[in-house]
Amino acid sequence: MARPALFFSLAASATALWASASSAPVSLTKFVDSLPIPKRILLNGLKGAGPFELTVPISQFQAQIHRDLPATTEWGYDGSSPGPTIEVERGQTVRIHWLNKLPATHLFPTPKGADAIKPDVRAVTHLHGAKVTQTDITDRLHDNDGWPDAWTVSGQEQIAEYPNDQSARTLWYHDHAMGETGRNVAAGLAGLYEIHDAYERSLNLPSGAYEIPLEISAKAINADGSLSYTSDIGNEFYGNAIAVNGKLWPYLEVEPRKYRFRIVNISNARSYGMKLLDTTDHSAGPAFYQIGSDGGFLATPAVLNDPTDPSAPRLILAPAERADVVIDFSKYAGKTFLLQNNSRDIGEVEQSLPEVMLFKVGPSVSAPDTSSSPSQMQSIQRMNPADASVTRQVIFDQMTMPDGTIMLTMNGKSWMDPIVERPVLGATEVWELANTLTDTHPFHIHGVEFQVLDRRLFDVQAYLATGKINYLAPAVVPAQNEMGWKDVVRVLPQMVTRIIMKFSPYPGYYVYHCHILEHEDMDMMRPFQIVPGP
Ligand SMILES: [Cu+2]
Repeated sequence: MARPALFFSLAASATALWASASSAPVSLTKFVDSLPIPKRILLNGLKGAGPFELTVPISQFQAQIHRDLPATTEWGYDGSSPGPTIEVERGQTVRIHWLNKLPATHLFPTPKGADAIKPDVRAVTHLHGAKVTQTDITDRLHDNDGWPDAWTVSGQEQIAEYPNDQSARTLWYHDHAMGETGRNVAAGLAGLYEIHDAYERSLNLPSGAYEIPLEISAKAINADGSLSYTSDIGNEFYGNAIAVNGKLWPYLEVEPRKYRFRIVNISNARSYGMKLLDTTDHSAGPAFYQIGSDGGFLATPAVLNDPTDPSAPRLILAPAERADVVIDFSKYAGKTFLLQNNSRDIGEVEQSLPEVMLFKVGPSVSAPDTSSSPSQMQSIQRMNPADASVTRQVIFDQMTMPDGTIMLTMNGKSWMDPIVERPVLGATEVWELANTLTDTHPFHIHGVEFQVLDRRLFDVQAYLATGKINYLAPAVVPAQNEMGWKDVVRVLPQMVTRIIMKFSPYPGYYVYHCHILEHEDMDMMRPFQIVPGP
């Protein structure tokens, strides 16, 4: 039985499901602040396997997010939003004390429909993409994955141990408290986490000052500089402004050479379709060589935004997706490029915010560029559906309740319903993610990584009438930059998206959910358990 507290009223807003929760447009001069680089915590500089202890306070503070705004009150980790980039070496065990020092009152009003029984301010941190054990979901002192109901209140800490036994990749940490994730992340609770290894170093990629994170978030800014958030549970939060690394519409001065960018969509609901445009003549800027995605390096770079190919794909990132990208500015000294977002082209329904940030290419390099842009990386063994012992379906659907309210569901179940999926440790399974709705839902699963097999159009009306999936077209293989290891996949409307994954190496309790945070908060999230083998 679903909880009435998490319903939202269609009567209050006839298009509530798809409505933008934007504030009024803000009139701010763009590209006046330089891109900040979040503080780095270099645990990989420590010798040995650990465990290394780190305390990260979660608190409220003020920050200058635009030159012409008064200081903005926000939430963050270790005094900043985004929080510090935590860097570790593969195999180095890290134990983080996520110390809740948040105030008693939330930064944003309690949304209509929120669960009034729980404390209004509660937090729990999840390291997105990390493989951790999670065998006791009631013990916040051993809450490695950040169980959504195992939140802390001010003065308490969550202790999470990360074995980091994963190849080099970009992870990110963010709040995951059930019913609160959207509001807490919109307040600023997100940050990057990088695993490094010897293979990554052997690639001789641009590094140091030439390896830059771009954490893209949508914010709703009021004229006085304060932040706001959607007032109804269920309204996707699109905001009215774009921040990169916490600054609104920043610029970055680059040298005419190669750079490595770790681009992460930390937005609640907004997807981006990005390319570079010359600000003078609107010609296409340098190509993106995407060398990695959610789960580390691709086998070969995907060339996006190739200026010589008008049909070249742009970089699409749904919430929580990551792209590791090399951009070579060496032929573009003196030029300025806009990182342009054309999300409408990728089926987004919200009001588009077409500008993200600027890259200003300087006249010369400060030292010769000796870094590499690899044409090939380690091969990735494609998983075979014939090796799957179980095939499951996850139906993305909505339910109209007797009182007329609508709830988004997976398999018609809510967060509180008992666990259904109990894959056996070590088993390989195919999951068919069938979207009966009219918008894209980015699916994320904890504890494992997967490969995307294909997407295939199906007859939604026939499915709703009979419960059977009839395909209407041949399966479509994923794009090249979706051929690596993933932990988020765009589940497109009217399509079945098939993924394959091996449930290892740890048993425990985990969750899968839509990564539109307002959907996750209103029950597009389910628990599952990886059970030890017989
Ligand atoms: Cu969704």
